[in-house]
Amino acid sequence: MRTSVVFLIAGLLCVSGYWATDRIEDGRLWNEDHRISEPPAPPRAPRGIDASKSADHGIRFVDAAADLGMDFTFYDGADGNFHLMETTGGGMAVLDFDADGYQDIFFVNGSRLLVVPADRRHVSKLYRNFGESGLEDVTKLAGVELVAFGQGATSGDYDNDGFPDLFVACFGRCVLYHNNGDGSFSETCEIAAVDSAHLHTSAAFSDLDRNGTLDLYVCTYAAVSLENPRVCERGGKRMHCLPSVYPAVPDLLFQNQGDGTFRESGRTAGIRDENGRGLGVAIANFNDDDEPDIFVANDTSENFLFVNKRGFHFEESALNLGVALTGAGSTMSGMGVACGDYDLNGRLDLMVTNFYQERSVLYQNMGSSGFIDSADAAGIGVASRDRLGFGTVFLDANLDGFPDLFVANGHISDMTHVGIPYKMRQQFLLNDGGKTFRDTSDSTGPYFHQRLLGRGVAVADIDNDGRPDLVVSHILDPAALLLNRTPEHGHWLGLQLVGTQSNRDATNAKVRVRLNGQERAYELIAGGGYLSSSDKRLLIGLGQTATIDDVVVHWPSGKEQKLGPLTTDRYYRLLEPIDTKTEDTP
Ligand SMILES: [Ca+2]
Ligand SMILES: [Ca+2]
Ligand SMILES: [Ca+2]
Ligand SMILES: [Ca+2]
Repeated sequence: MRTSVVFLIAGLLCVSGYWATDRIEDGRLWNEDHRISEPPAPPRAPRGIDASKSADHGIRFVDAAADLGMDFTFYDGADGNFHLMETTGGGMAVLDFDADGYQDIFFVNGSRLLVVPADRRHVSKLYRNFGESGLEDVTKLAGVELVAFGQGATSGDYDNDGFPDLFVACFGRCVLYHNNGDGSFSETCEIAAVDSAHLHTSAAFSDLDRNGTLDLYVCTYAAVSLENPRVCERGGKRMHCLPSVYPAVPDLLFQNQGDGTFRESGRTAGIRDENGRGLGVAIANFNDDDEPDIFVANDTSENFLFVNKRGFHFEESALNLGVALTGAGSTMSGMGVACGDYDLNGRLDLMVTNFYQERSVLYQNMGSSGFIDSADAAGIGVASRDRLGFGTVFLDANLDGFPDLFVANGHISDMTHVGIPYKMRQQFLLNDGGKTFRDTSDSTGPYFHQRLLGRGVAVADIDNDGRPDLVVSHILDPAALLLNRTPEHGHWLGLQLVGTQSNRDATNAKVRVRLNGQERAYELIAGGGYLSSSDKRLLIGLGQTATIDDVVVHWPSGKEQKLGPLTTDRYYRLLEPIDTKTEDTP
């Protein structure tokens, strides 16, 4: 046992036995030496809305990409040979790479399929967020101009130096960028070489052995031959084949060795994956212990839930726990994964998108009895049947406390000649009191009337006003930056957790919030969305409640920290208490 003593940290504010900084807006940054721009303006005061009136939703999103200086378009490399990876699209990682309190955005791009390094027309892009003065393309300056057939991106501070690093999953070789802390990144060679014919998709960082460093899960979809492309036909027209014609490839699990290197050890860790075409991943505590588990959405075969048995060992339990198949008992075309507690029962649920006319699945977490598919009961079935869904995320857009859903849609093949829609409308699904979702896309903003090939999506509070915004990548159409302009919304609390003994990102930390005598549970999940990673600050919608009785943070190290009461409508940065050097004596 260790004796836990809280240290005083210069510059941080001590309030009744816990440590919290002033809000990020006050510019109290983790490392003042690296502050580059002025801190953001304070957020506008919310009026507070009644959760029971969420039917009068009034939710608005405005695509501000062009106005703010963002001009990224994902290129699919289509060359007439109908390669599989022309259909999967790309994602993005949201990260505050310069630690100035504003979330920045890294977009993954495709390329010509036979990659020509000198062809720099289609490269990944990094946008630095300057707040009200908009975004600036700093790709070259930051050294992340990647020419590769990219798919997914995820961010995590794998070496705990305070600066978020970046992993890019590609067709073939993947790339790990180390953040140098001076605005630039260096490509590291510390991720094991991967097969050049394998299509890697979503990835997520989480400290799976809870030793304080982030490990990395990488979904691998299939082996794809560029030399012998598979082409199928429908209605007399050549088109992409269904994924089942491509050989599945096991996903990869990299264990952080603590010295800046990783070792792939999926097989020995129990990642039994012979027939999974992994597209989406979410890592969270699904079963009430403190160990993060791994959910993988597979295309055309059973999903996986790798339950963490400690010691970097996992047991695949999807069938037992009810998340392998749809409620009707069939496999699905699992694409994106949203992870959140939509019914506020304190347990994390999973929304998984699916193929056209196959409806998405909403796995409701019932605790020890596992999950049930509540898509039809919750209105998700009807809303998703005539769409082909990819990225999906939970976000509480009106901050009433109930997580709403965004879904990116678009078909993989142009089959308009047989009456099947190709480009599709994206969807906003309003959570009505934790029971059902309602498609309110018609009145949520002009973006939701466009037809697009939606793919990767991430949630981030881009303007730090407490209202969660969205970043969406589309194939061959400009990416959207959907600022949340919902006029009437609830109060909110933002927490940026900084681990000291835990991983620095505090990934998979759990937070309990008590308000009006009621307790709610949250977790900083890893992964989710599709090919993307979101804002790592925990943003909690509070409805009409303007003060919080207390907050208990359960850090991944096992430490508990209590705060409160707290005033709302602001971000707090919270540092994990540091133990003294008192160690066990033998
Ligand atoms: Ca930033
Ligand atoms: Ca780092
Ligand atoms: Ca809501
Ligand atoms: Ca916002």
